Amino acid sequence: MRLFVALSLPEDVRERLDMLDSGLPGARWVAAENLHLTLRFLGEVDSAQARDLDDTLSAIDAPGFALTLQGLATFGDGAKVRALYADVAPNPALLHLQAKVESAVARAGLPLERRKFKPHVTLARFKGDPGPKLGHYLGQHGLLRIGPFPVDHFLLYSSLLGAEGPHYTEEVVYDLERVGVV
Ligand code: 2AM
Repeated sequence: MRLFVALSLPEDVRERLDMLDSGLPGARWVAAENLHLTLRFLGEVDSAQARDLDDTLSAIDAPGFALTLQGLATFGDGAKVRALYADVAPNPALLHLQAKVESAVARAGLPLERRKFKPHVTLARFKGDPGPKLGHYLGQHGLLRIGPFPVDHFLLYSSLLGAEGPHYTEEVVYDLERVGVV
């Protein structure tokens, strides 16, 4: 199965992000129910590895925290823009959790990620060059700020790729320690 570890987003946060989905030619918008913050993409994992991963993820002991989405940005630019994302306000607790997820992945014997973690919520991917509208769009929505909202769990998702786009299933929910954050 194709797996990834991510934070889900509260429904009201997803609804607010979903309202941003117009005015960009060439954009393929992520469906509201699919909006999430990836902590670690794993790709194809066999069932024995998935069980090992579930064991090591279950052993993670990390505090809950508050998350704020702040600003919009793109991966790639100009004609090479690949994705539009909501950025995340600096968040040491999120980085701490992601580092724990990374070592859980290593303990499960899965390959390490070489790329540095860049927290983001992908809003759209591009199948064509949005041209000058992208600058206008970022000017219009760039001051986006949503939150802080509480994060008290993370999840293991499976992903099925279909013609209509991916379908994500919540496989396991892992609770974080309760602390009075928001
Ligand atoms: P993205 O939002 O930046 O595209 C499920 O596919 C999640 O895993 C997506 O949020 C995606 O991040 C992330 N991901 C990271 N590396 C990936 C890869 N090589 N292929 C597909 N998804 C990847």
